[in-house]
Amino acid sequence: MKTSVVLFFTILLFSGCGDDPKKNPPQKSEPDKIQNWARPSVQGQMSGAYFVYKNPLSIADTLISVYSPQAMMTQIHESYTTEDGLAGMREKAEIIVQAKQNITLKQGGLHVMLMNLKTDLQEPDSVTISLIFKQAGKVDLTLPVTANK
Ligand SMILES: [Cu+2]
Repeated sequence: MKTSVVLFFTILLFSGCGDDPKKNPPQKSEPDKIQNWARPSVQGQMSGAYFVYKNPLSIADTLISVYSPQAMMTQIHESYTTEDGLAGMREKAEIIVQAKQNITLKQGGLHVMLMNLKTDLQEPDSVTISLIFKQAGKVDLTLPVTANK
């Protein structure tokens, strides 16, 4: 019982956009591994959504907004680390993706932040997000909720 309580608070601690370097070492050995997933969380709290998007167009495109019916507010975020080693995150107005290129949203980098969740998110739930691009329009993604990352 005690273990599950500790685990619960650990999940809360990392339910933002934080990067746990011990748990998530740089995956240099698997550069092509695609990770489309969302972080488990609870109602009223935050979750992060991570995915790779490939621009199918022969022109550059710009991600200008995101939306999820499962959160009161959804934003594009970027994580940063100051010279003093302090980590944080901030809203990013848009992400440009060049023709035929990928953008990668991942822990510790660009991500979609689901804020004030309407319901709990646990396995085997999934998260639906809509990406709004200047050129491609609306692109819907469904991401599995998983803690195994
Ligand atoms: Cu964030």
